[in-house]
Amino acid sequence: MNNQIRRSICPYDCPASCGLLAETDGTRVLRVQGDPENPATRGLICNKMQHYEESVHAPGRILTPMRRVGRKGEGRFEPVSWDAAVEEIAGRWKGILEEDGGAALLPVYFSGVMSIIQRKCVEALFNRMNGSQLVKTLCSSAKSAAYESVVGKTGCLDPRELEDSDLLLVWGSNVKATRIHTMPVIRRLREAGKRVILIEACGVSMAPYCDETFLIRPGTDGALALAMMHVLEQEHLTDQEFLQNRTVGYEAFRETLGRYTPQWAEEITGIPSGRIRTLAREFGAAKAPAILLGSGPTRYGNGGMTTRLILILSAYTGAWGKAGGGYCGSNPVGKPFIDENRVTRPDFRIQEGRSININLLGQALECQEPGKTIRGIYVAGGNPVNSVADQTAILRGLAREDLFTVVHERFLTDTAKYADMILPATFSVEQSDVSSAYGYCTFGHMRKVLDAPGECRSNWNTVCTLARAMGYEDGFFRQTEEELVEDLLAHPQEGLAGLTGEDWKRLREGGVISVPYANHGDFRTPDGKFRIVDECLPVPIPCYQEPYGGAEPLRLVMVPDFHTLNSIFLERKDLVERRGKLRLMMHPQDAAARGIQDGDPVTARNDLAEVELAAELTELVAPGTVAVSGVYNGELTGRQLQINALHHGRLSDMGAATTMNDNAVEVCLTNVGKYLNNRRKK
Ligand SMILES: Nc1nc2c(c(=O)[nH]1)N[C@H]1C(S)=C(S)[C@@H](COP(=O)(O)OP(=O)(O)OC[C@H]3O[C@@H](n4cnc5c(=O)[nH]c(N)nc54)[C@H](O)[C@@H]3O)O[C@H]1N2
Ligand SMILES: Nc1nc2c(c(=O)[nH]1)N[C@H]1C(S)=C(S)[C@@H](COP(=O)(O)OP(=O)(O)OC[C@H]3O[C@@H](n4cnc5c(=O)[nH]c(N)nc54)[C@H](O)[C@@H]3O)O[C@H]1N2
Ligand SMILES: [Mo]
Repeated sequence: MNNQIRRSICPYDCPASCGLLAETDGTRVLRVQGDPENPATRGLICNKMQHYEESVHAPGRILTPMRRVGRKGEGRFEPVSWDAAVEEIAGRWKGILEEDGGAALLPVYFSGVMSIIQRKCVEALFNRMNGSQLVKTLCSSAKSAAYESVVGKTGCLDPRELEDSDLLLVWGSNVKATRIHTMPVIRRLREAGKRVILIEACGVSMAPYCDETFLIRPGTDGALALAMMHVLEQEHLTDQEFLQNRTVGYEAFRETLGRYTPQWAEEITGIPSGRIRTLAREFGAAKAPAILLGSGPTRYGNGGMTTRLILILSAYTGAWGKAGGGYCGSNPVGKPFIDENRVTRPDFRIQEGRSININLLGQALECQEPGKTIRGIYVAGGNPVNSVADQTAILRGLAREDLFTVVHERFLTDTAKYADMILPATFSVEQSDVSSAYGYCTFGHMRKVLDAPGECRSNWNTVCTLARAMGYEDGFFRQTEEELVEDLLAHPQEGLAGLTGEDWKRLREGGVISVPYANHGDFRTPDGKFRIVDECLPVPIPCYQEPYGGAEPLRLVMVPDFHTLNSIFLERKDLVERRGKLRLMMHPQDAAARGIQDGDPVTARNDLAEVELAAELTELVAPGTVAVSGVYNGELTGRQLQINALHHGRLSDMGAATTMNDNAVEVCLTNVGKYLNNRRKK
């Protein structure tokens, strides 16, 4: 067969869902490029996906089902047939259902694959089994819950609209790593003489691309927003027409602002009051200032409140009514494209399932109380050993001999090592699906590019295989994924209303369409107003609330890495080498106080665990803050405990979300005595 170029979509967890063109000879992917016809990403793809073929055909890929032969966690397996694997899984699950009911079975997935059917189909199987339900709040749920409380289902700015803003605040987002399509926008704004300002806990990645950087103490952004609004009020830089007529609770909120002076905020944020005042003035003077809010600042005990305050600030000068002005970083569409219930099938469930929050997974797996014990988990599209809080608790839970663990995976991850049975998973190019970008006004259909190698099966096909083995006769589990895609497109929702014939043709053939930007002034709240004060919340009037922090003196934050994506791409030697070893970025002042020099092996510890890293000294983290870039695994670090061993499972104030940036540690030289001796000898 001649080589063919086929259209596809990146399945990973970024706001853009990039359009891809994959060249294939029918058995392998030879090359991957950006799809110039994708209306949002226009041919630009990240360094990771530029050699996606190296991931798809990586040497370590799992190609057959495998049964554990070693101890749990040891990573020794023997190949078995699909029939044998499925028979064993269905047998164990049936036994558990009979003895303890569905609550003893838990699906575990998060964002391994983001296209809709492949990500969510696992729910249909667990709904059918009346299994426990995972509350999936490992990423940005505090931000989205707060966003909805303030503006409901209003679509925020699509990042393409930022071109029209005249002042951009990049507020806690590593744009270079996570939103590369906004990098050219930043460049163009600056070339046109408009300023781009960074507000960050760790400016290492983005400071070089911005005009000015504000390093802020982690979890204190709400104080900065309040002080800025204090100044805007004092200097009459507010949009009174908007605040008086279009919002709920303005007067009550304004009355509280008096105490939030720049001096007050300096104490909390570490940013000099003079700079806060100047920033507020600049924001107030701009015609269409925009705030791009990442999720980092919201992964705190006060993450919902912080988001509410930043949102209020974004509208305080009336920017929401101006082209390019307002807020970017939540859902820009606000309307569903398809009916997800057709994938997840909540109607299969005959009784409400027990809910388990993913951030508390360790606790849930450890618990062995009668009636509460989880006896089986099915992991499909997640790697909790490296991505979820309290790693040691998760490891203790996974080591339980009486826990039957099935992992559907592409590689032998640290989680898969604990499996009793591993099933081989596909890559995105080996499956069909629909996909909506969570950060752009686009929606797409991706068609399978080539057959999966070995015995790999997609999430959908695996779910159907397991459902049939469980004896579920529903026609639903007999569809192909292509038929399910057809079914979804045949039942379009509000987000797809008004598509042209041309759009529908593109969607049916496989491709991405763009829907109109939202009308940002049309607040889709019950009374059509922007809710500054929300009487339905425990704290109706927004105010400053402290993050959790901890007893230790240094705050620990996570930064998404340029070369990898959570624990995805660790199979790629090229990327992993470029990224280098696990480092703890710290301010020279904090390092000096502890006798630490650049490159030294250090141990970060708190009440949960101790983790070893290498120190990297930089003035681009604020004193008192330490930061870690990316997720590593046991093989790369030579140690089982990773950085998430230092994360508490505490939930955020809104959205029951992760607070992974809200932890504290003490840091010291590893093996101080031995190490100092060695250093003296050198
Ligand atoms: N290359 C790459 N791309 C990715 C990812 C990746 O790991 N690598 N991850 C993907 C995923 S899952 C997601 S959710 C998105 C996330 O993309 P974004 O939402 O853009 O980024 P976040 O992970 O939320 O974190 C962004 C920044 O928050 C900063 N930060 C942490 N705490 C604070 C604080 O208290 N205040 C302030 N002002 N800043 C703070 C961190 O230093 C970090 O630079 O990116 C996706 N894209
Ligand atoms: N320390 C630290 N922890 C973090 C973060 C961080 O920056 N630092 N980021 C947090 C964020 S924002 C997120 S979103 C979460 C992500 O949390 P997870 O989704 O649990 O983590 P990933 O590392 O993305 O692991 C996804 C796994 O899914 C597998 N996979 C990919 N495609 C498929 C498929 O089609 N089928 C199946 N069955 N498997 C597939 C991949 O091989 C990979 O092992 O992690 C969070 N945890
Ligand atoms: Mo995420």
